[in-house]
Amino acid sequence: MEALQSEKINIKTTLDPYKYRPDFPILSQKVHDNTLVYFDNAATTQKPIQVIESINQYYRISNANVHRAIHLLGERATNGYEEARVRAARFINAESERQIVFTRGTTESINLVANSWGRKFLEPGDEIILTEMEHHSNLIPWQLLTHQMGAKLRFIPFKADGTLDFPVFEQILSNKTKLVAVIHMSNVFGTINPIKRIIRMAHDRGVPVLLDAAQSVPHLPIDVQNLDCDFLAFSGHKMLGPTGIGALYAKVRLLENMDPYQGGGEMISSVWLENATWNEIPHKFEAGTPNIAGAFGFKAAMDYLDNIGMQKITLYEQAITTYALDKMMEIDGMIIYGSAPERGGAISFNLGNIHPHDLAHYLDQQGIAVRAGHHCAQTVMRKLNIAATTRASFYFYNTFEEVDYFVEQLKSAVAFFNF
Ligand code: 7TS
Repeated sequence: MEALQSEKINIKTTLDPYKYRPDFPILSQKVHDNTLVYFDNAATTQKPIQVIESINQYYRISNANVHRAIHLLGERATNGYEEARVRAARFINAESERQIVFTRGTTESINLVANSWGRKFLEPGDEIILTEMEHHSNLIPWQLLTHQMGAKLRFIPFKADGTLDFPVFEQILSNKTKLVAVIHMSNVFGTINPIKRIIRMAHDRGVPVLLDAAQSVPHLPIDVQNLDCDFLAFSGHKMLGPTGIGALYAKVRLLENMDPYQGGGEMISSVWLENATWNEIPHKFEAGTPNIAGAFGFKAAMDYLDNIGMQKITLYEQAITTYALDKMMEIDGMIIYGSAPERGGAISFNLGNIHPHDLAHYLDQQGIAVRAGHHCAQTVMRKLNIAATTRASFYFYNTFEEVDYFVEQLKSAVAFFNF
């Protein structure tokens, strides 16, 4: 207990969540007469006033379409939209903003690769390697693609502790492998997969790697040049930004060789009745009017995160997660799924025989928002032989006091459900 207390104090000196909480108006409200404790950050994060204001200001003073209007508002909108692209490139240390395609989020980014890269380069008999712990967004697009192309999916299994089985990866990586697409941080177990090792092994065989970074870009410093990944997909809304905007990063050579995924305005260079030529990257992948206000908000979100410092955010989240895990494990009947040494702040658990939906409902009555269900990872639940879990997931604005309250409420749930 003494160790925990000192850790608590130590961490408070590195990042003080109370300094940032006033920026998040939503957090100060009461739900069911209790102060909101928002522990559903893996689903989506809350938005600071800086993000809300940037969207508000965009609509108040800059609203116009991008890349076409020769008027001041058009220029403001275009500049803001393109500045967001530069900002996103800098956030993940991409060499150039040409490598950032704006999408609706991680799901659309992965679908873009499956369609634009996969349909052009995959052949019957080829294989794509995924892990058994993928979110549906990094599973279904590859199922659709391989079914269409006569190709095949192979899987790196996960072990009981929620880490990957590397010997199996070594066995299934072969001359047939055309892509390795893996989740960077699991939204169920919290496991941070050793992606540098995965990338090295795949690259040794000349195989490109896609990272589903929906849960990692918001919580860890990411440097795509250092990682040397070939594709990286992430979502704005999981990192303080608005919904409906995210990005795909890819190496220039890949983007240049890929065909467009959607056709329409903006993605073309010249158009004739029977055919057309494509715009430069990244614009050839952004058909139609994009989410301009979303890009303004996304930029403000990345500014906000970088002002704090991603390293600082990671360390704080590790501390609050360790603190929560230690306290939760003291509760009788607690089962926590995943115990990887390298992990982020998503904790999936079951408590006795309380159904996760009942528990989430009980916690909601106490003001605590958690997620219950299969977390868009039905195959993970199936392998664990359970229907669902309850999941608490943290961000830097969560406090140790909120964790104390959460643990107290879990204990009272045990008494309430009387198992
Ligand atoms: N990949 C991972 C690892 C995710 O956790 C999610 C969303 C996605 C992809 C999809 O992101 P989107 O922004 O395109 O929807 N995960 C969750 C979750 O765990 N609970 O709600 C959404």
